[in-house]
Amino acid sequence: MELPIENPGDWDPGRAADILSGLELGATTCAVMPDTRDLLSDNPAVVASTQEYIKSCVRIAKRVGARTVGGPIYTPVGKTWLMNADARRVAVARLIQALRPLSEDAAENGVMLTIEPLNRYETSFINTVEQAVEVVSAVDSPGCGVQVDTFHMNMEEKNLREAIRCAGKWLGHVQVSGNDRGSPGADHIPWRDVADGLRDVNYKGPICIESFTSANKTIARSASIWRRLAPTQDELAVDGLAFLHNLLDESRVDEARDAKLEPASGATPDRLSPPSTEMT
Ligand SMILES: [Mn+2]
Repeated sequence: MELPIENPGDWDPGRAADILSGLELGATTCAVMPDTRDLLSDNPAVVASTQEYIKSCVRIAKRVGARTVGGPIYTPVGKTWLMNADARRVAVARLIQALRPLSEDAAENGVMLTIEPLNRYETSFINTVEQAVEVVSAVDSPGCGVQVDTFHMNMEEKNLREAIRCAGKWLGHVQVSGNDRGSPGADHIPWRDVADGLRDVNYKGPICIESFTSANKTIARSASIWRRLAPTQDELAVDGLAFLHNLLDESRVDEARDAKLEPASGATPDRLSPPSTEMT
């Protein structure tokens, strides 16, 4: 279950941890970036208060048992501007500098900040996995990784499998939704490519469906949610989860089949268990 931290104090992480554990659910968290939070700001006070916010998110994540704080934690969602190559270099350097102490702090708390590329309409700064990797590989800390989101990748990447491979060892968190932000599977994302990419990089972390409801006006406006995406939010979750289980089980079967062809790679009997779905 992904828990957004709009403002620290909005919800009680201890109580959330209890509820989740009663439901046998794990947690991930995401930061929320309104106009007031910006690690690229010229104003050192804004950078400092954004850093304090992210540190608070790390503590909340730790308390609720989450290993990641994800999102576009570099600049406000919806902020776009023109930048030449020099200005971009300055901004990238500034972000790396701001992220270094934050990543150290996150790592000390067993948490990873995951930098999420957004589509071009929501930011002009980090649109592709490659751009995120440029920053994350320079920070080079176990407390800093890359987050991918199929909704944004569908708009910005030439090939989803290659994009996930580009994140490679830096991949720390995965969000999925249909190309319309609806249920994964009821849409035209090339899901086999996504599953193949995750398998290629041996990703074992959480995969969260990220959709939105128009009920929360702030989020509806920032994510451009103007209409209902499924009959109910519960149906979206149930259908999406069933689809993902099938998709990833099939991918595991493919992995086992590939491993069988290469005896050296050490497939376990578990991985060779019969498929629950028909292989294609
Ligand atoms: Mn996302």
